[in-house]
Amino acid sequence: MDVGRWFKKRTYSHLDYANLRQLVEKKNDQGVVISVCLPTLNSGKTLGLILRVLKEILVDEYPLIDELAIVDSHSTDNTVDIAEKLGVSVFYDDRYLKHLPKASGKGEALWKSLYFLKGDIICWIDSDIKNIHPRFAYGPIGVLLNEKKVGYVKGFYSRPIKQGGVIRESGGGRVTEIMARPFLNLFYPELAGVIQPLSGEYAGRREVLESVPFFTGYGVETGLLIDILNKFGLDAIAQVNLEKRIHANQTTKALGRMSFGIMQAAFQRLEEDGKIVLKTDLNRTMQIIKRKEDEYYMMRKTIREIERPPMNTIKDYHEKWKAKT
Ligand SMILES: Nc1nc2c(ncn2[C@@H]2O[C@H](COP(=O)(O)OP(=O)(O)O)[C@@H](O)[C@H]2O)c(=O)[nH]1
Ligand SMILES: [Mg+2]
Repeated sequence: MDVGRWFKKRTYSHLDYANLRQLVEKKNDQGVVISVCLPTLNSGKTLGLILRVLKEILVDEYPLIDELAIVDSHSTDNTVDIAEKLGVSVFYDDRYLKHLPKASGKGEALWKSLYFLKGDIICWIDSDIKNIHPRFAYGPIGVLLNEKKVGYVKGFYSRPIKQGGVIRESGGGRVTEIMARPFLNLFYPELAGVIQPLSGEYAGRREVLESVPFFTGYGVETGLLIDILNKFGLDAIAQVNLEKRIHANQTTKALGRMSFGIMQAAFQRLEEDGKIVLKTDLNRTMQIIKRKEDEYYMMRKTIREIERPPMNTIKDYHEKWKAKT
């Protein structure tokens, strides 16, 4: 499908799904179980309000969410406390599938969550959102409940940024604009209409998510888009307008480290897709340039994106799901 046609056909708005009673009826008619899971790493500042809002509106008042959970990588702040006090399920990614080689990162947490979550539809939401609203969950879920052919839905929004103490309405999403979007246009022009390819709010059907690989770090979103495109086609991907998202903007240096991971995923995927030939191994250690007064120095940081195989190729996963059905 041509990207222009896709853009018109598969771009939705959260406003279309704001009738929550109707949405819950749809879910019940279809007999699907819905999990919402937030990856957390020292998210104590924002997590409480996010969980309270989702729980009050989408668990208690309109029971759209059947399972509300966090997947934590051993936060050292009060993240886990907050979730437990609200009766939200807490999972630690490193407690599952322990016989596999170790890995860590956001993508690893999401991948493992496929193993322990029970939903037929899974929606992931970043845990550092400062302007939380139930639309972050019911937007992507709404598309899946209404569009049978769609298997994966990305949230998009404007991204304000705080610069010099002043909030600008747009300008956030620096890695998106400077790296991810040019990359997708270069190699995967079909995905050029995805407004926020790196957004952390998205939902998918289990049968889609379990059948594609996951990169273990910040490369996870890029990998998922490309792999779902390759396996299911553009028409199975949709995007939903969630208006605006505010989160803690990272430093440019931190974004550089994030890009180092995303680029690993990108190059690895390009090679596996037969689009390029890499003649050397990728170096996984980044030299971070630091400055103290007039002195510059380097610090090494290893950032390794590992590619996890599709969850449905993992034996334990099969056994767990066979037992369920
Ligand atoms: N469980 C888990 N969550 C993570 C990890 N790294 C990041 N996250 C979460 O993933 C979300 C997105 O990460 P963030 O650093 O804000 O990335 P950005 O929004 O793309 O700048 C946040 O909610 C983080 O708490 C990790 O190693 N494990
Ligand atoms: Mg963030």
